Amino acid sequence: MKIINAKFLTTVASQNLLQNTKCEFAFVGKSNAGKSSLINALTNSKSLARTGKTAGVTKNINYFSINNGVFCFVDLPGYGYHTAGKQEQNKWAEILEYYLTNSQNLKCVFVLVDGRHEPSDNDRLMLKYLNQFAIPFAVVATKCDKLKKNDIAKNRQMIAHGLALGESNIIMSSSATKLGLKEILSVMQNFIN
Ligand SMILES: Nc1nc2c(ncn2[C@@H]2O[C@H](COP(=O)(O)OP(=O)(O)O)[C@@H](O)[C@H]2O)c(=O)[nH]1
Ligand SMILES: [Mg+2]
Repeated sequence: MKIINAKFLTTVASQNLLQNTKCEFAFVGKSNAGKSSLINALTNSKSLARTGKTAGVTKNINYFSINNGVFCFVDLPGYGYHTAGKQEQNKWAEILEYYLTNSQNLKCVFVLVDGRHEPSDNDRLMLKYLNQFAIPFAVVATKCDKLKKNDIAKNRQMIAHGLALGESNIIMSSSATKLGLKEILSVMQNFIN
């Protein structure tokens, strides 16, 4: 599958989810995991999704229309930093749960984790939600350009183990070198009629 065009659609608060999309792929993960960069890399654009170091906690849901609306990318709020307060965390969980249970056309969630580090409790909580709601997912380990060759296999094992998944569920990726992007697109292809 090829992405031939991509367009920012809209930003909504959780209560106003788009209803008329054909097929949605959502991206979640800790702030700074590389969601915006991955969306940009997949769509071959520099600034479709904003990237930055000062992401903080986003409360909104961003929709991008891909290939003239054949499918959409949905950028979900990041988990926030551990310094975020309880109230902030609850708000995040609320928005996420609302999206996961109310988006009619969600096909698969890509859970981004930093390929250099052990997965966090929030990553495990995310997978728990997805299992609970029986939503298909794939784990994308980002920033693998920062890893030595030998560490790519090692960290894949570490992340799979930390999430209690098989290694085949982990896509090692880099938005910088485009590692793993074909794999991500081929997962998406399986959900598009
Ligand atoms: N080296 C490297 N840095 C990355 C990669 N993806 C994201 N980053 C950097 O990580 C930071 C956070 O990325 P961003 O896409 O904004 O994360 P988001 O908060 O999950 O949307 C930025 O400084 C990016 O340039 C990658 O594949 N390789
Ligand atoms: Mg972002």
